[in-house]
Amino acid sequence: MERTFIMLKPDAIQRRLTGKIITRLEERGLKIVAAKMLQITRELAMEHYQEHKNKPFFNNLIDYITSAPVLALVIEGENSIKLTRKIVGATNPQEADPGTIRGDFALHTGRNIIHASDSPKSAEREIKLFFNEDEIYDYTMPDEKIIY
Ligand code: RTP
Ligand code: MG
Repeated sequence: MERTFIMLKPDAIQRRLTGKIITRLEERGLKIVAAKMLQITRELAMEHYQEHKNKPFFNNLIDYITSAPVLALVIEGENSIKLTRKIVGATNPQEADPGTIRGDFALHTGRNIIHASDSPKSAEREIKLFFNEDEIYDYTMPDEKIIY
């Protein structure tokens, strides 16, 4: 089963959207295999978003992501990387389709409430950055024989 890294950003927590967002992922048939609330250090934020270090928005992005706690998740499911990107919606919430998380709950690119890994390579790197292997759980759902 494919794993991906999801992070509910500070505004998702501060706007009390945690439950609604997790429900969307769970109802789609995805499985939470790790979860951790933490306030990201600037070092970790810069490492996580290293691909953007030369972009004009980098400093604002680091300020935003370290401003309050986040909820880091590892999500498992068939094709979970592409699927969660679809569920999350476009980076700019103004362009995100209604029905996506950003398309339903956000307005600004700089406050787009959720992160999802964009490739298998990113997912592997990001999961390792936030979780030790013993913090990721291997368990069976009682309804695992049901096809979603
Ligand atoms: P994420 O990495 O957070 O899941 O978002 P993404 O893949 O949809 O977008 P990405 O290009 O990786 O950008 C990372 C985050 O940087 C902020 N951003 N601001 N022009 C801007 O002001 C701008 N562009 C990007 C957003 O918070 C975006 O999610
Ligand atoms: Mg990205």
